[in-house]
Amino acid sequence: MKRVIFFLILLPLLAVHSCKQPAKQEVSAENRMQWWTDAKFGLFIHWGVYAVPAGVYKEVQIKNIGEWIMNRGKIPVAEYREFAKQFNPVKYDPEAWVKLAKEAGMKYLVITSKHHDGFALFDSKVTDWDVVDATPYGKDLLTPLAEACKKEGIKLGFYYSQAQDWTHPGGAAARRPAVEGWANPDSAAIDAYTKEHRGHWDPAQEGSMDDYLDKIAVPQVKEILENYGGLDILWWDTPTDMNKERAEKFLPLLANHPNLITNNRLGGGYQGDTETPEQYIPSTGFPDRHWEVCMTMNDTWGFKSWDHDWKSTNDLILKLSDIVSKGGNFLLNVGPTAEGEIPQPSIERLKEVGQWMKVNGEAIYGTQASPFAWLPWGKATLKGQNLYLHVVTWPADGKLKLPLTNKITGVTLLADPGFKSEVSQSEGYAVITLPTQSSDQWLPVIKLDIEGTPAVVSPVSSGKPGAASSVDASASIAHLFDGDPLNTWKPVAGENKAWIEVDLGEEMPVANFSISEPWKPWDRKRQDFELRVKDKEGKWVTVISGKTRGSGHSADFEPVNGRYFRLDLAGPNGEVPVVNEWVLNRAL
Ligand code: JFZ
Repeated sequence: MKRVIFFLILLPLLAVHSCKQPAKQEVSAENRMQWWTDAKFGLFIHWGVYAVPAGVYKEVQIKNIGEWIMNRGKIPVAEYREFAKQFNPVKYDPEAWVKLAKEAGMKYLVITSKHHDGFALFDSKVTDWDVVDATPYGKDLLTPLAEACKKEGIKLGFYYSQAQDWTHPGGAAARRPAVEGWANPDSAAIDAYTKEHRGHWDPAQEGSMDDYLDKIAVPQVKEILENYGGLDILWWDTPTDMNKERAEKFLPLLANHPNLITNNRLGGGYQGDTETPEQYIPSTGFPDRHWEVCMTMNDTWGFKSWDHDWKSTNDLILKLSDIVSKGGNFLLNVGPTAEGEIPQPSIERLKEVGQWMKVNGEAIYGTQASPFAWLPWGKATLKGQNLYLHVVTWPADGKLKLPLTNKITGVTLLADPGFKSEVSQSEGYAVITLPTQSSDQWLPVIKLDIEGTPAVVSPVSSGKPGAASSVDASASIAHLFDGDPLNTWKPVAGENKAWIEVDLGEEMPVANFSISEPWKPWDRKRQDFELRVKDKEGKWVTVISGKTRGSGHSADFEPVNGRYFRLDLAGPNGEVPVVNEWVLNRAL
């Protein structure tokens, strides 16, 4: 009976959410994402009680990401709750945080309203495990942040750990071997317990997950969706033990927020609006999806007092450029202290990235992905008649080669408007004459005005004839070279090891190869590959070998002259290998 009522009431709502009936203030699916795809750059904020132990428990430095210290330290619930009594962020200045994000060139921020430890940074009516009831600070931390975002025109997102909750009975807990956190003397006993108790390490965590979802998670998601002036983004995380029924408990809440952007981490097969590759940049992006790389500035999301492994500003700028050149967004993290301060190394880097964005932001905001499959010296972004060249490796000979045939009517160095350059065009590529030295402290960007839409010289493998050890009936060799990253080649079933070959038609200097793969980061699918070229004696000579991430792979190598190239593959986990697109790029 309950199920019939469920379908009678919720089916129409689901339809609204899934097939986007235009509600009065709802904007079209694509426009709904427009601000997000134009924004490109956001601030991730991991903040909570875990900033009190800050990576140390029982005077031991607990390994792994700081916000997992309760799980990695196997800290009993009652003991962890005591840390909240020391969480008193008197130096918290939400205006300053929002202004810092803005100064960095960021257009939105996403803060952890509740992370896996179950502690809510907001005033929740369904628990006393929140900042108002469990800490000396006693005030909601998200209201002033939401107000500051509205005042500064920064879009607001809340991260919410819908499945994992290590404090409220029944909340899920991803099982992690005790020793991975520290040399816990009780590791064996704890591991035995977590094995039998769905990852829980404390009897206080036992309970029904559905009760936890119904009594804590769903009501709290309602609170964060309705009590903060309307969210722009809801960022789910780790769908541990989630399934379709459990995911559907949250959908009715979303139906009232048609413009809300959600990610792919709710679980139960719900993909949301965005893919979320974590701590790495996908080699070939996600051709069919909006995607956002989330990354730490050091090696932890939540504050750890002893993690000083900070990425350099230049590295962060190169990552932003790489991600945006592939059509993605960059969500860069800070982990504030329990006093409410963003660590100084993070502030310095955000300010410096902001200096680069002040000069080069037009090469980032509102751009499309690079029209080039590969460039040996860097990346590119496109906006209308402007092509932006992100010159990672400044040409020592001052000659920047570009596989483009359009007429170039203007060349500007964004960092030096007085910069003058010659452009010449010869068989299939343009040469832009540059000073032999770049005067830019960070990544220099050259702006080209071009006539017409970019006419790019295709990769040397494009449309070339291929061969394979075998081809499954549902696939085709031609799919490898047709420029469509969504159709597939795979061998016949059971053939875990296979090879594909391409005939370039003539000897060519090749300096990069890439393959598109069909899987997502969660799928944990990795393929072994070996690229070989046929030498003058007809022998196959190895060029490069390695393991992919399963969501695309690209590799540069010293130019190799050859006509016939072969890729030997071993599929993931004993399965057949699958490749959607195989590209060989000519040395320039
Ligand atoms: C999750 C959280 O567990 C972590 O604490 C942090 O909030 C991060 C942003 O997200 O960590 C993950 C999630 C996904 C993967 C790995 C770590 N994954 O897909 O491999």
